[in-house]
Amino acid sequence: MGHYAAIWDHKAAIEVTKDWNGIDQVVLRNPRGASVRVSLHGGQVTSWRNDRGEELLFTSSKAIFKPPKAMRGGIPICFPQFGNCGSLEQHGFARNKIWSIDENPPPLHPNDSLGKSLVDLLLKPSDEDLKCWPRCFEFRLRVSLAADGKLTLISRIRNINGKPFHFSFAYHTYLSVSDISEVRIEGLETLDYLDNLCQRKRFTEQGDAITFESEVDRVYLSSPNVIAVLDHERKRTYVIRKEGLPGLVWNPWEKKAKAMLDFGDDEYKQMLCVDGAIIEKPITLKPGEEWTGRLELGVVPSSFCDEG
Ligand code: TA6
Repeated sequence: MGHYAAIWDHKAAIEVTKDWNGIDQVVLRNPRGASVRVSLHGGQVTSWRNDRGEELLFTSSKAIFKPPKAMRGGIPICFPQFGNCGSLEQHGFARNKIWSIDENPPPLHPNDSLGKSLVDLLLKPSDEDLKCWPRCFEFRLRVSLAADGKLTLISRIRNINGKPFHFSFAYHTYLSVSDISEVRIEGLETLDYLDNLCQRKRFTEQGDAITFESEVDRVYLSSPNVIAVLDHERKRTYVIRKEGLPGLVWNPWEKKAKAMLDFGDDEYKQMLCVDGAIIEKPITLKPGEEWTGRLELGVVPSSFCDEG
């Protein structure tokens, strides 16, 4: 446990508990009282609270907390595909599998550990996974909570042997918002996206910012490394920093909300998925190669100043 001892030295803490299904979950805390909960089911972040104890991620009141399906909310990890094609399940199997705690992860940059409360998780393919997706991979996920309350997820996917393979990926991030009609996204204006509601036709965003009046389901082809989600009513801005992850924006709106069993009829008003995701141009990994996808989520109380 030397790895975790180093974290305690930074006055941060991690605790491993069982959830209601007996599955391990890891709670990270920082010295100011912010916290993050990660389930080994799916490596899914299921809660992120600020130092006032306010929940920043959406979880449906109808969410089903039972394997094998991912629960509706938090940050499900979508891999090795985002979407629904071929024999793989929708959004891939990673979110439905039981991950393990990685006691000896290969090193990351010291800034990815220093002063942070963190846990490293590992997913390797089971025999069953290899039948439907015969690729030799190791997926390492680091989830960390910084002293300022920022949540960072770092995914490292490695081709450990055999043939090159392709994958797509998403941090399917369910943000909690006061009222979707009071929310806007800045940073995606003038960008091209594929509209899942129009047979994936390509459009260019025209407005100054994205606002919401109906269902939205868009895959972005590129996006800046920083985007902001402004919630006027709560006077809260999510600042999303990412690398190599163009992204996706989704709100199911009324009709689709009603069609989802694990989602309340009106809950579309309180959530917005703004994902760090790479969907349209899958990643290719040759044997021995590794891909890294980083997402950092922070919250600032007032309006967002573009830092580029
Ligand atoms: O583009 C986002 C999306 O693929 C939607 O079409 C919607 O179905 C959503 O993800 C949630 O998918 P899930 O498999 O978690 O129900």
